[in-house]
Amino acid sequence: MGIWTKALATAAVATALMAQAAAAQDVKIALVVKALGIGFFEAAAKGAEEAAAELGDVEIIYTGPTDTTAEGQIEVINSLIAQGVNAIAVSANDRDALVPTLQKAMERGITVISWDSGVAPEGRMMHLNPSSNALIGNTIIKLAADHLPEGGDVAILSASATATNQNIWIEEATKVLPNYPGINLVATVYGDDLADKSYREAQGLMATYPNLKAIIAPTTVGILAASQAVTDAGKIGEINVTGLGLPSEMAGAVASGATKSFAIWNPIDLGYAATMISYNLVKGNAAAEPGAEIGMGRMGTATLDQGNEAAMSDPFTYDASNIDQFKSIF
Ligand code: RAM
Repeated sequence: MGIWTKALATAAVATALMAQAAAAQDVKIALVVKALGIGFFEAAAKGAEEAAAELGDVEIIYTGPTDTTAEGQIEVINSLIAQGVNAIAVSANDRDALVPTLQKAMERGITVISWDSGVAPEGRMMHLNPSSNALIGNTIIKLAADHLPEGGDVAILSASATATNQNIWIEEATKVLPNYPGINLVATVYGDDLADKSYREAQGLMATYPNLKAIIAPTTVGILAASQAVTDAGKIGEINVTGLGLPSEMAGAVASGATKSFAIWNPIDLGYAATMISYNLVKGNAAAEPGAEIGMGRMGTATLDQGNEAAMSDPFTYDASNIDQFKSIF
């Protein structure tokens, strides 16, 4: 080997070693979702990757169980603790069941936050809500009521019965029901954020409540399945399916009229914001305590309330007038 070739080879080795050292110092942030294969969470992962690219020294580990169970998430979290990640940002399938495992993670020095669907305060440092829970609760009822001037029977098709986020939204929705006279909530059923179970539950609602006028699904999986069930049953125009959906998944239902309108916040922004917050906590740029202001990059600042919770932004309503602008984004 000539002297120059040798020098070049040495330089190449040094560069490779430096890259390795840099990779070793990367902040490893695990985004733990309710289950893999859900479009909403895949969009959130895009946002997490966007934040990682902006920050430069972050590795995102996108993971979750195959179904929306707490047991599945506990297994995933235990393996992340063993891997020695720096942060775990989880959308929880159960408010309480994850607490002991997440406490173990925090004892090992891992930063733990929840986002989207919360963990009880003792199991996390802070929680990022997509929006105000009261606002979301009111929005899902209003979406149905807006198209029912005469009132009528409505039913809720939720995700899993233990999902923290859907349970709070339903609780908030129930509180404001008296503001919508004539809107009669006849049932709440659970599709577990599984397409086939949600579809069958929607069919069950139609069979049990012949006067049903709206199905409200505060889940992207549920609203899509219910709009399909209503379409297949030939009930477009009779039953309006609404709630929280993704424009990319709901464009067909809006075009057919199965869904007149629905709402959501931007899941890309939510994954981005959760990653930025995790990073700032790992780096000690902010502390998770009431009143703290934690940077969320292009999403601004999260201000923690007395329960160490913050809200990202307001939900946005989609209908035939604007869905085409958004269906290719999320
Ligand atoms: C599903 C999940 C998620 C929820 C959305 C609206 O994708 O249940 O947690 O925030 O719906």
